Amino acid sequence: MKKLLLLLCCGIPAASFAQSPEIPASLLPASKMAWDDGQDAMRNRLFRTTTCRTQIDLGGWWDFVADPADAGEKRGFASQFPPPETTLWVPGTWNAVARYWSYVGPGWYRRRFEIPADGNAQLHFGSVFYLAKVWLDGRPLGEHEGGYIPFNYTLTGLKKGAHTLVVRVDNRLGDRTLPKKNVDWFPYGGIEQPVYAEMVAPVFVERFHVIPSAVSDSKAALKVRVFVRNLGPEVEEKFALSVDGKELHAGRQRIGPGVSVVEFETALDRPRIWSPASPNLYSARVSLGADRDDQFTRFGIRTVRTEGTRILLNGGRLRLMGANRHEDHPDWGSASPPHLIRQDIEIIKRLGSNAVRAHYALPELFMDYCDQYGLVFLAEAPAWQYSPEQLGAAEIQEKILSHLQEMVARDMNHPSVLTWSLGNEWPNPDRSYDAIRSMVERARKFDSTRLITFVTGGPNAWRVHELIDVICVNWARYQWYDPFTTLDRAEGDESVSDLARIHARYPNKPVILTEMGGAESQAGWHNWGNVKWSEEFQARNVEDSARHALEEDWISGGCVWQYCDTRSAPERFLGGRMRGWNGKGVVDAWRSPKLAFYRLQQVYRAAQENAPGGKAAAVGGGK
Ligand code: ADA
Repeated sequence: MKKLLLLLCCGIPAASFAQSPEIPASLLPASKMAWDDGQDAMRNRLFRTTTCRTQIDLGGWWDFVADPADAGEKRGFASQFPPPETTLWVPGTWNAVARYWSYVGPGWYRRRFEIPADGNAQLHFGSVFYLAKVWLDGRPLGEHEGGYIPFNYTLTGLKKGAHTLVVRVDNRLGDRTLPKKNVDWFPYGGIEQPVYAEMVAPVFVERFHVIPSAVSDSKAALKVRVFVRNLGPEVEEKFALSVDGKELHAGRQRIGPGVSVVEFETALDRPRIWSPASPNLYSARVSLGADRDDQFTRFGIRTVRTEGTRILLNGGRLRLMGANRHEDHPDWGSASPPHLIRQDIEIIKRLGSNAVRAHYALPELFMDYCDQYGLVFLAEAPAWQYSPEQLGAAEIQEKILSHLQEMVARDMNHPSVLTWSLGNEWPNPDRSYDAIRSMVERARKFDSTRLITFVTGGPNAWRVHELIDVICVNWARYQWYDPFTTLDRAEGDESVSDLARIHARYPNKPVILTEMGGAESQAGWHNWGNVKWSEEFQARNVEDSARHALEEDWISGGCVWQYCDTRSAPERFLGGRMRGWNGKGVVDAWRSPKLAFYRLQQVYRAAQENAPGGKAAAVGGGK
């Protein structure tokens, strides 16, 4: 054996180490996945998004150089890229690679690619964290601030042949960024989601939204909103919409230069309703002219409203049995490959969940799986724990709103999206009453079909709660941070009665425990005495909080904090965090179950079995 190892080592020329990729190729998914899953690997979606456009996958190995002195712009890296330090896989993050594990600062990426014919193209970035500046052939295309969500550039008059794309990425956060510095997750830097170019016609569909309304057993009205870009002078275009292959609308419209919104209405007979118990989906296609351009999406038909303390999905009560998820994995950072995203969904389903919440937009592939597996999704802008001074700044309010608007633009069609939250745990939110009221009012205009909210921390009833459709509270039956805490009945009872104050002040509003039960545990460490950081301590806290959320009639359930252990911000290395990780996962960072997973599974299963109307009704049964 030793001999063999020696031979293997000697067989690798020393020089190849210097240039070898940081991640062994054997660990990487193929750049294009098979279609066996119905999966579109280039875009990381579960369905094909176009049949008309030629697509160029810009994933794979990119040249990379870190720029800790932040000298790259001055030194002209955009047109004269320095000798690369290495190559990095896109989509990916440099913080999952040993050499840049802790690196926070600017980094430069370069990739060459071929355009098959002269024409126009749409260049798409799924998400870059945090600040992206992009150049094509040395020419600046623009800048985009904020991770998690996509952005595009339209390239006109492109010539057939080789081109060079350079992206400067900077993952430094500060007091005025969204999220701010020192949030409780790692600011993974890089091009985290797929990048591709698509050859487009002079008039093309940027995206379209299908918005169901007036849903009954016999009919659902559909409002369709198409965002079209015209690169030339005004023209007349034919628009057609088909759903599951059947044409429902065709019409002509004059389209001026730039971006226009074309709206029309149609209807579906005897709609198949989407619900967690029966996640029925429709496929929709908008085409222009005689197949000059097209786009596909999927959508679902369901209704959401509140009545007193209840959230009604398709008219039936919805109680959440969910989990909070960060996009995080020790080997992949914030860029999990498709098979791991799917595995997370399957583990979350196995937990007995019908809901997921996240502090920011999760990958589109994850959203496709939520639609398909019947999980409702609590969406949130990454406005985490801003102080009243920060929230009072017009610049921050604008960032939150434009980020939320981009989230809505991306995720409007997902039936899984239940709520839009403006942010999380703003201390003393009543001090920011006016700012919050104006943000809530503006957010309602982005999408009037979802519940609008923000999340508060702890069992306090605030005046700002009067502004929102559903009160979202982060709460645990036993507190998390006292270093000497052991679970104690009296403390738990006090915490429960504190929570009831919210209902006493707002007896006609639904309450969701958006983070419940969280307690840190070191996977594998057991202790008889319910001592903090033991699996027993966490399991009991999770179990008690979830049981309470599902037993109290005025609470609409909740989401455990959190699904898996995650890497925290570099500033949080010591103190409340074990080795800089947030260890409150019910599975560990590699997704091995902890005791809390099984306890929570029992609570969720019992709630489903004992529910009036049976399991389907408990998880959110459709008609
Ligand atoms: C808060 C916060 C989470 C996480 C959690 C914790 O509830 O919303 O992001 O930081 O505390 O683990 O302390």
